Amino acid sequence: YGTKAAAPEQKVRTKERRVPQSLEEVDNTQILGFGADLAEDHPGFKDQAYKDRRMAIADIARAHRVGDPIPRLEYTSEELHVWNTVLRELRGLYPDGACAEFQRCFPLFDFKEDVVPQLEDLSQILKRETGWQIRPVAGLLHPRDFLNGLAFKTFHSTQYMRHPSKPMYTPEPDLCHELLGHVPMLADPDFCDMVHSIGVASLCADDSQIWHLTKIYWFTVEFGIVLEGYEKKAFGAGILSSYGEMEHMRTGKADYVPFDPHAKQPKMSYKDGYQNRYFVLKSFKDGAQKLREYCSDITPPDIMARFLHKVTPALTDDP
Ligand code: NLE
Ligand code: FE2
Repeated sequence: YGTKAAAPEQKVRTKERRVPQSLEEVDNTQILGFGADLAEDHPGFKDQAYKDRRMAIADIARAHRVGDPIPRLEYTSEELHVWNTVLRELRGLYPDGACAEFQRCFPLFDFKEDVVPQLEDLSQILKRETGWQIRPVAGLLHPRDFLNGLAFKTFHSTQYMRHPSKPMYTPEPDLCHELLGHVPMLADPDFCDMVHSIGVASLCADDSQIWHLTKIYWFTVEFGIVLEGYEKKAFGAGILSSYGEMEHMRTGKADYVPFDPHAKQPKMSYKDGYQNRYFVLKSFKDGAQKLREYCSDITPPDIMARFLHKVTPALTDDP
């Protein structure tokens, strides 16, 4: 739990920064790293045609307005090849490596090897299943905006494909990562509750709390593992979308640590390849409960009540 002494300062900061009242007020234009300029160690660094294609797709995301359907993209045969390579490889690993919720939700999307799925269609399925939706974004979004989007049950998703030279692993989000890693999980209500709590906590968070929440997000939604009996199964999108990472996680060479949102979270690694430590949840219900408690330390009860409709009585008590 956060210290009580931190509360007055928090309130001041909340006043300074207006809590977004609607998704329109969540900015989707502040893109970090990658996106515009690919780093030297990015597989697409020397590939101008790849970079141009990325820019064209980024423009579509920038022009998108909330409420409009997400524009459909025509993918090239090279992009289709990346998609079906990744889908084929991962499909074979899911029965053993992915959590039960993923296995239940994955077939809802009916992914086919011969066509790259469109964000708009998947967003419609999510709306039906859990009330979540997809909003296109040009690249890695600023963490505050990204996390705020989750409070509005909105997942910001890229629409470009990873570089064809390295289908098994990419250091940044791309369409394969979003579609195979994130989208199926967002059709599971308990998982969504957990992610929603992270989003609601972010609405009133100061900058250091945003950083902490970003790490919580990273070690759960991106790289989390859940226990099924004694078996560790992936639910983190960064594992589910990378057959390299999935195999690495399954070999047991990394550390496995119980998840605790209050604990100091380790450094996130974006570029050094696979994770050397994974956090393990007992269940999504348990994770959601823990995150809701964490959220109630940061978020005033009225905002909690407005965004998390079914607030548990113990958490609504105003101190
Ligand atoms: N390494 C992941 C993949 O290859 O799909 C992407 C991680 C994005 C945070
Ligand atoms: Fe991701």
